[in-house]
Amino acid sequence: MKTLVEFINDKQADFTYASGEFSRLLNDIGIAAKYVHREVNKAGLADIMGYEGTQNVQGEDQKKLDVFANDQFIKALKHGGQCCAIVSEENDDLITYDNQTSNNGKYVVAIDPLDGSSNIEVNVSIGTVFSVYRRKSEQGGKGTLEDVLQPGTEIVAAGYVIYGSSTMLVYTTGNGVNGFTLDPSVGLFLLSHPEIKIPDGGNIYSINEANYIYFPDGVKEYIRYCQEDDPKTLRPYTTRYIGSLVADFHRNLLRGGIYMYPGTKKNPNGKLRLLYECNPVAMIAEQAGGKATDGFRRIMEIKPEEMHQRVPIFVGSKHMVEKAEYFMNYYSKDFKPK
Ligand code: AHM
Ligand code: MG
Repeated sequence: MKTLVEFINDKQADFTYASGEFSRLLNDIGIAAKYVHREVNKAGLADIMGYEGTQNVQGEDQKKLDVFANDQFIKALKHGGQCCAIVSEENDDLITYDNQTSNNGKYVVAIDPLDGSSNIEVNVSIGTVFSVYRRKSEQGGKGTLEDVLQPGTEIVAAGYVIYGSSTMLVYTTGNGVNGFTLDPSVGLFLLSHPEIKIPDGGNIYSINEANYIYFPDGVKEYIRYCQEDDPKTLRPYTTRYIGSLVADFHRNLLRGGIYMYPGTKKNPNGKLRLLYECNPVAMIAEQAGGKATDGFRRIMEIKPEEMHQRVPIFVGSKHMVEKAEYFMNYYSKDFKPK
């Protein structure tokens, strides 16, 4: 079976900017993911091993898992030297490096190192989400804000890692989507889901319905549509909501479904962040044949104005997202960004 490293190396030639550097960067992300996998899998032992701020039996300082994951990815990307700047959900400011090798790097990375981390202590799947861009600024200097504030259409690679009943890495470089499952006994990601395609239609809708009263009418009407009785179109659909973006998205990608985190009157931009949550899943959905919009606009075409910008999202099976968009346009024009 093909390993992630073999696959990345084989695909290098297909990639427009074919260079060993880009392959190394992807491999570094895969390596950091394995360390995170190891820690996530012993999270249940936290009581025994100590929480952040305490010391474990070996006298080492303990860290919260999301801090640990953040450190691992930053370290791996620094060590590789291909990446000159990182936007992370864990850091308010842009992360740049003081070493010349990193400043010569061609790429910037936007990452949520451990999304859904409130789920860790209850043993629910969590994930890492990332996207990679080519820098805009001159090589040789530090990465800049301009390098990371690029629309999703400029992404050269996007992916996620799901730490679930098994750990999987799913990624795209704009040439389809492939999934790799970690064999923990040998520490290798193996190609288990080649050329993933999302079904055009589906019967799963995923949304935090407790926010119903705050939703725009377009979302309320779409939910009503999902719950109507029409066996010909598989309705009523079924609800599945874990509250962990990667896990909810991954299930819908494989089975067919829609994930929604809409804006509300109180939070018109929803909750999820454009750069390191919405854009990567949007690119994967599109590359698998699905769609991602904010109800009106293609997510990937939104030009970011700030690093931690939030955006409403409707992502998944093409026909389902189009239907949700139809309801938004019909009932919630007032939510359309001016
Ligand atoms: P986080 O970045 O603070 O972990 O929050 C992101 C998570 C997503 O994984 C998930 O889809 C969403 O928040 C769930 O939010 P809610 O609890 O409001 O439904
Ligand atoms: Mg997050």
